[in-house]
Amino acid sequence: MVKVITYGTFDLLHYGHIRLLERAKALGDYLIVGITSDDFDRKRGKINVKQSLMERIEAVRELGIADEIIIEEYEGQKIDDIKRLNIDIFTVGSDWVGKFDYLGEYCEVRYLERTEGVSSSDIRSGQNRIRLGIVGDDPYLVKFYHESKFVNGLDVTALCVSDEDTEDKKNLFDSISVTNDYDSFLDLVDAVYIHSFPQLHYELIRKALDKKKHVMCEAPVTLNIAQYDELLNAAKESGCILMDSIRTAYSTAYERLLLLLKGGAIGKVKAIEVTCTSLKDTHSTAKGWNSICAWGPNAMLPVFQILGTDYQEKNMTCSISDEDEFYDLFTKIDFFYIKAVASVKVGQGVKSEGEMIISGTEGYVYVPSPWWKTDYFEVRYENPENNKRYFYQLDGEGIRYELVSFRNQIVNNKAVGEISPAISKQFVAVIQDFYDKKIQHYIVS
Ligand code: C2G
Repeated sequence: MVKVITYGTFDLLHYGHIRLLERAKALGDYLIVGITSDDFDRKRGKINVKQSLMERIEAVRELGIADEIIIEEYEGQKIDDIKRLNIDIFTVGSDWVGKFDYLGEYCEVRYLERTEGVSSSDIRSGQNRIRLGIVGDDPYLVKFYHESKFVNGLDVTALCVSDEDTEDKKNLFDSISVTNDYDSFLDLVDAVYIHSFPQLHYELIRKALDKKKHVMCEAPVTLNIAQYDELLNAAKESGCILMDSIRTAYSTAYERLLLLLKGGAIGKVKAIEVTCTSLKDTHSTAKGWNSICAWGPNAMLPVFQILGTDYQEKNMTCSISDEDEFYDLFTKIDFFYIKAVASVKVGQGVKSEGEMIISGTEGYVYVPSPWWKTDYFEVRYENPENNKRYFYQLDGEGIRYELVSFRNQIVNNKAVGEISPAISKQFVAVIQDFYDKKIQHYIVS
């Protein structure tokens, strides 16, 4: 009996896949199909897969071509499978020519002609294409624009900048239209990503929602909770998504860390210490974000996601710039819960170790700097032999994963982002207290 094996994602099963499977079966008597797990696909950069592993397995099974279905979960598994299952022939489409020649050491390798004119990504892109507009002048937006190209079915089509001179931006952003007229910009898009200044967010979001445009906005979404409630309402009434943008929330390592904690990996969480700093040469909100807006939401994110937003008391200590009463060079916030305590330090006028330490009754988590875009963390115990290390690929600092989530929420019309409205509103509440000078301690700058 000639045993054949092939592997694939088989997302949104189409005739290209089916033809491949039929020809693979014809190579022998028994066909095994390895279907990639969601995790493995994400690790190897396939972030747009629409269907779950079970859905993809069922679709292949229903064809009745495969004699056996297995799951491909890790790099190098093909060699294990070929040896374990006594495979005679490995086959895959010609788009992979050369990539699997090394398997020739274990079995025959055959590349079958790929079927032109159809692909899962075309099918995904064709469904509900979203035209995304970007608002802001920050150089970061160039990186954001290039990251957006990894997301099927979402195209950046316009950029709205504040400065008059739009010409120099055109070559940075290929062929998309660049304007400084926000109203006409909104007519060109279905959704916007706002990366301007916090003081401008409310008006920009309000206008976008009034025109039924979905919004992803750098946290904080606004600077006072009355406005936040109004925007949340407006989003619901217009059937639009209003999403906080914090890349950390969409990075795999951070997401897995939260799941481990929820599973009790370190017992009960009793303390969280989070630091985010990056020295800036401007100490005025006129020229940029202050520390509590630039870093506050990111630093408070794990505190509120792990301990909740119902803290008993908050204690804020600030060092304020001599140039601007609303520019904090450094802010430390202590949150006191019934069963835990959290300390957040943020600063653009102070440099510190950007790590996160989560202390528990059975162990602790250490996330090295820069924790907010980490691909690595450790779970440590009293007996170091029990320590565990975790590494998860993080391409593009999490921007592409955040965009996939934004697009999926728009297409499915379900606001299921990683940052709940309660947490988003709490960011705003803390920052509003800063602006209302409800600060318990000041340190001289
Ligand atoms: N395929 C094809 N014609 C297409 C699309 C896909 O012949 N129009 C083939 C691919 O070459 C592959 C199989 O169908 O052999 C499954 O394709 P995908 O689901 O896109 O998965 P892919 O990541 O290409 O799988 O490690 C090997 C990879 O997992 C191959």
